[in-house]
Amino acid sequence: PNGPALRAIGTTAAEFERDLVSNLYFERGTTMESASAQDVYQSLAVTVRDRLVDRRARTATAHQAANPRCVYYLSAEYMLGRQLRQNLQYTGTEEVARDVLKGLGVSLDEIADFDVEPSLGNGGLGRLAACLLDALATADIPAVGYGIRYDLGLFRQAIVDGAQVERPDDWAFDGSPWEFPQQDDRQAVGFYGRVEVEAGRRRWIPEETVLGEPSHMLVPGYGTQTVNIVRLWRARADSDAFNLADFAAGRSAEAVQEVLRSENISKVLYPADSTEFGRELRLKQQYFLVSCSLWDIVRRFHLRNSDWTVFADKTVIQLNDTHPALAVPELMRLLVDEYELDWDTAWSITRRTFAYTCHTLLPEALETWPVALFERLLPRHLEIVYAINQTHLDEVESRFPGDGDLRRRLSLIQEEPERRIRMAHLAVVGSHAVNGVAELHSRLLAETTLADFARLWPERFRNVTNGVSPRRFLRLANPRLAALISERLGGEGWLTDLDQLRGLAALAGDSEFQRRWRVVKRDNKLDLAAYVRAATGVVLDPDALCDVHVKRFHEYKRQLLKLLHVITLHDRLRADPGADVPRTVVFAGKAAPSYHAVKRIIQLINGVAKVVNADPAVAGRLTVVFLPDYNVTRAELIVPAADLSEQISLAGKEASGTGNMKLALNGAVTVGTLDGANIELRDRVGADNFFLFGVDAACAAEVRRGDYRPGEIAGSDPELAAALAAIADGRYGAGFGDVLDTLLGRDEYLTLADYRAYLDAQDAAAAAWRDPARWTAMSIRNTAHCGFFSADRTVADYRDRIWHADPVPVPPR
Ligand code: 26Q
Repeated sequence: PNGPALRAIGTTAAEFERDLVSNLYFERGTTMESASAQDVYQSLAVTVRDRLVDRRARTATAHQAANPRCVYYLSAEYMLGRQLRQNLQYTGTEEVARDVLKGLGVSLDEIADFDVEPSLGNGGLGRLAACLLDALATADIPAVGYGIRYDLGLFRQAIVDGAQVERPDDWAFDGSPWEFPQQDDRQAVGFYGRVEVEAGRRRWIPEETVLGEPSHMLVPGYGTQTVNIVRLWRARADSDAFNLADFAAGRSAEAVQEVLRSENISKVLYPADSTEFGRELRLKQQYFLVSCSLWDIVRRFHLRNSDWTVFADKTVIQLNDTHPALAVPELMRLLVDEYELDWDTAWSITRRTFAYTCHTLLPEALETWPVALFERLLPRHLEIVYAINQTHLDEVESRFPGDGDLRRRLSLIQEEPERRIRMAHLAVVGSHAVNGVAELHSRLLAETTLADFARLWPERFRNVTNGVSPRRFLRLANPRLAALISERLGGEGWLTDLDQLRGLAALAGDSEFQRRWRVVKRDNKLDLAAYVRAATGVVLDPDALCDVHVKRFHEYKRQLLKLLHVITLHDRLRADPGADVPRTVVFAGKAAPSYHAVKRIIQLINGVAKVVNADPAVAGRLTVVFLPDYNVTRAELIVPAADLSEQISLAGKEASGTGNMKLALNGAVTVGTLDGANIELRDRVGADNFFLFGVDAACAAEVRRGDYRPGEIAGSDPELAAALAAIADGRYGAGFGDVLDTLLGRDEYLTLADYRAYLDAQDAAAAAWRDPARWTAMSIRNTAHCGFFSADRTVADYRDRIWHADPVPVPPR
C-alpha cells in the first residue's frame, strides 16, 4: 500500500527540497546553479503536483470500492485559473516551498508568476464549472469533469490605439506541468458517413474518424483527501486519416492535410459567448466532447457494474448548457445500436441519467443547428432526434389534443425560416431535471423561454442559484482579508462553512476592526495600482473609491451606462471639484471578436479614459482605466481591491452573474439592478448595504413592448444631453455616431431610461463613502452575509435536489 508514491509525499522542508532538486535534475536535466527561472517553476510545479498524486490514487481506490453514484459534469468550457498557489495551499506546502526556495536563493513570488492559467472558457459559465468542481471535491462527492483541451484558449486581449486586438493564447507553450497525458485511453470518434441496416438494426458507418486523446488535471478538495479529476480531450489524427496514396507518391505535404483537418477540432476555443451556430467546426467540437466522454463514462460504469438497469442509479450527467446536449442522442445510439437495448428501456435510462442547466434567457443565445448540417455530420443522430421528437410530440398530442400550435412550439425542430434543431428542447426532453442559475432566472425560464415545457412537466423545473469558491476568491485572491477574518473568527472553519462569516456582522461597527478592514483594502489597492501602472502607465490613488465594472462585454451588461456616468462626473467635477468623491473607475473585459457594437464601446472607454486622465482640472479626483486581458488571474487582483461593484445589466437579461458574488464576498458594495442573483444578494446583505436602481424585469419588458422614445429622455435631461453631446463632438475620438445611434434609435437595453436612476444611486454611494465608518460597516456586512453564495452551498443544492449522490470519504494514508 505504501508503493511508489512514497517518494513524493513528504511535507518537511528536507523532503520537499530533495524532491525539488531531484525534479530539476531528472525532469529538466539541470541543477540549481544553472537553472533558469522557468526550470525552477516547472520543477516546483511537478513537486507540488506529485503531492496530490497519492491522494488521487487513494480517491480512485475508495471510489472503486464504494461503487457510488458518480456525478459527471459535461462542459465545453473550464476556467480553472492558475494552479500553483492553489495546490500549494491545498497540500499545505506553501510555507515549506517558500522557505526551501529562499534557501536556494529564489523567491516564491517571482517563480509563481510563471504559472499560466488555462483559459479554456469565455466567462461565467466556464468559471462556474471550475467552482463547482472545487466544491464537489471539497464535499467528497465522486465526480469527473469532462471538457476539451483547446490548444489555444480564449484569445489574449491587447489594447492598441484604444481598440481591442486579439492574440492567440498558446497557454501550454512553455509546457503544461499540471496535466497528466493519458495516451492509452485514446478513443475513436466518427463523423459523416451513412446509416446501414443489418438484420433489422440500424447502425452508423462513419466516413471519417478522429481520435480523442485525454489528459487529466487534478481537482483537489480543500481540507479533505479527495482529489477528483477533470478530463480534457484533444483531437489526434487516426493514422488512417493519412492519405497513403499521396504519401507513397512523394506528396507528403499534401498527405498531411487530412491530419491537420482532424486535429483542428480541438485547436481553438470559439470566443463568442452566444451565437456561433452554423459553424461546422463548432458542432464537431461538441460531438467530439460528447462522444469521447460518454464512452469514458460507460467504460467507468463497466469497471464496477455489469447490468444496464443500474446505470442511472450509478450515473448522473449534468449538461452545462446545451453545448453538450448531443449527449442525449449519443447515449441513445450507444444503448440501442451498440448495446442492443430496446428503445423504451434506453429512453428511460437516458432520461434518468441527464440533468440540464440553462445559463441564459436571451433568445438569440439559444443554440439551434441547421438540420442539413446536422444530417451530413451526424446522420444517425438526426434519425434518433426525429424518433425522440415523435414520441415527445405524441405525448403532447395525447395530453393536449388538437393543439397544433403547442406542438409546433414544443417540437425539437424549428421549421421557419429554415429547419433547425433546438438544442434546449433536446436537453429538456432528454433530462429529468432542468435548472436555472438564480431565482429570477429560473422563474423567468419557466414563465417565458421554456414556459410550454414547464406546463408539460412542472416537476422537472427547479432553481439552483450559482455560487463561487471561497477558497479561490477569498483565501487565494485576498490573503490579507482571509487572515483578518480567520483571526477574528478564531480559525479557518469559514473556508468550508461560509455561513460562519456571519460572525463578522457583530464587528461591523467596531472602529478598531474597521480600521484593520480599511488597511487590508488599501494594501490590496496598492497591489492593483502597481500592476495597473506597469501595464498601462496610469497611476491610481489607493485612497480613492475603487469602482469596478469587470466582466465580458455585452450590450445588455451596459458598460455604456457606466461610461455615461463617467462622462457626467467629468463634467460635474470640472465645474465643482467637490461634486464627487475621489474615484478610480476600472473597466476590464473581453469582447467577442465579431461583436462589433461592443468593440466600439471599448474604444469609446479608452477615448474617455485618455481625455479624463489628461485633464488637470480633475487630477486626483477622477481616474479611468481600461485594464487589458481580463481573466481569472486578473480578477484575483481586481476583486480584492474593489470598493464598489457595478452589476448594472438590464433587468431580465443576466441569468445570474457570479462576479457580483466574488466582489461582495471581498467587501465591495454593489450598485445594481434587480437582475439575476443581484436580487438574492440584496436580500441577504440587506437593502441598506446595496445601492439599487433601475427598472425591474417586468417593467423592462413592458417598456420594450410600448413605444419607448429614448430621444425624449435625452431631450429632457440636460446632463444626459451634455454627455451625449460630448460623445458627438469628437473629443473622445471622431466618429462615434454609431454608438449614439444605437442609444437614440432603439436603445434596446434601456440605457437612457435607467440613466437618471443610476446617477442618483451613484450619488448615494458617494455620500456613503464620505463617511468612512458608515462605508466600512456596509463593506463588512457585505462580506458577513455572503455565505449563501459559496459554491459549497450550490453543490449541496445540486446534490439534494438533482444528483442524490452521497459523499465517499477517502481515508488518510
Ligand atoms: C454556443 C454555441 C456556439 C458558440 C458559442 C456558444 C457559447 C459559448 C459560451 C454560448 C454561451 C457561452 C457562455 C455563456 C455564459 O458564460 N453564461 C453566463 O453563465 C454564468 C454562470 O451561470 C451566469 O452567471 C451568467 O449570467 C451567464 O451570462
